[in-house]
Amino acid sequence: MLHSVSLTASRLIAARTLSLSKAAAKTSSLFRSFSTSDGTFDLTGCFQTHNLDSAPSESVTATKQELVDIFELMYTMRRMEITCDNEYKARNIRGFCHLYDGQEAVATGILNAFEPEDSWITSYRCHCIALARGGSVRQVVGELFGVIDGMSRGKGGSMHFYNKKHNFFGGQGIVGAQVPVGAGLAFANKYNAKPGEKMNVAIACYGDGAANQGQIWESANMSALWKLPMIFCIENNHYGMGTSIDRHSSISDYYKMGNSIPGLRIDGMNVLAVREGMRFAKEFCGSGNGPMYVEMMTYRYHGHSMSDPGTTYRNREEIAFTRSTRDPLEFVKKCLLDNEFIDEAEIKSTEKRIRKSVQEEVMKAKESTSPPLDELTKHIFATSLEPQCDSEYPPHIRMPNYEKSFWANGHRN
Ligand SMILES: Cc1ncc(C[n+]2csc(CCOP(=O)(O)OP(=O)(O)O)c2C)c(N)n1
Ligand SMILES: [Mg+2]
Repeated sequence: MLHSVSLTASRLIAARTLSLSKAAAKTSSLFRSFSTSDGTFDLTGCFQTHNLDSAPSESVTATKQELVDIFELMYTMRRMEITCDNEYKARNIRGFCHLYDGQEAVATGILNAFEPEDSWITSYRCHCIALARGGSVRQVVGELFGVIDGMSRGKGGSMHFYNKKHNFFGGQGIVGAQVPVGAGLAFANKYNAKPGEKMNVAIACYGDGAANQGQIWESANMSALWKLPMIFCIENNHYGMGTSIDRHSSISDYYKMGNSIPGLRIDGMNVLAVREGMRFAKEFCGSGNGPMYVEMMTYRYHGHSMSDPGTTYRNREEIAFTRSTRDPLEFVKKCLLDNEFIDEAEIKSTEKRIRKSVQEEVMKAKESTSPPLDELTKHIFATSLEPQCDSEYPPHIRMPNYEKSFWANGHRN
């Protein structure tokens, strides 16, 4: 049976009796009652603003095709992450692996609000954004298997996806490192914008655990000073590894963290709210108003990474409660069913088709091979050290001059 997406009073009481963490209870209260009719959706209670004169619309429309596409992408993400979990346990995937199930509405909503020219950079929790930004299941899973079919030709692994053609800049293993790089991307977008035209924006996604780093504030300062089209997107899943936001942050209103920088908090489990909120943020930042802080209230179902069962610092009831009241996929299903866009049988057959297709893509990735030896140094070292000769490097980057090098002059020993 389909779960109701409205948070009733009895559920709120249940939340308390289940002794949810303060943070999770706060998230739940964001998910207000929701009604649909004729493709119009009520987003009352999905947004909170800071330092803004206007707010995203609380009434939006979505067509059948839009919702079907959204559902298909989100279900593919979910199946892909569950498959990664299984393949990891079967030891076909090694090393770090951070899964995104539970947070699918965030990546999907952003994708649906953005243009392909907007730049996107994120943390190690990057599989689903890689998929959304021009990737295939075969490329994502292949990368985790370390095979040549992988998005980074099997050389990066879980945290190091990259797709320059689709303006996706990774995948970073170092917490918070993507944020200053994101501000650099925003600078480039402003620098390259045609006078009088809207700028492409840059978004850097990072976690609640990263949000108090000094480098974030330095990037925010420069972005505000130079009015960069930069979106600081905090995916607040309420835990930095095993530490809840109540224990690791003196402020839990992350959307207010930019101080004078405008902020927007969005129900990150509601894909239509994410899409509408991000359209608003893109319009604001792309019009020369400077950066914005956006906080996505979301939740991860898996532990932090594969070595974390995810149940020692939060209880199973908290996870089950979130699944039963706020699951982002159940929400999209409800939108489709309430509007009679498709029926239960069509949903089931869509799910079956996607499960099969994910399995086939995984099989193809398994049939691929490890990168050959000469591949190992490609995309790592410059092929030419002459300025302007190496097409991989723009002319303003100064390459090392071996002639003047201490080592080239025979001082090795
Ligand atoms: C600079 C740095 N410090 C510590 C780590 C280890 N580490 C990896 S993820 C993580 C927690 C980050 O949590 P959060 O920002 O909330 O993101 P989430 O994992 O919840 O998506 C830590 C401490 C790291 N990779 N880099
Ligand atoms: Mg977190």
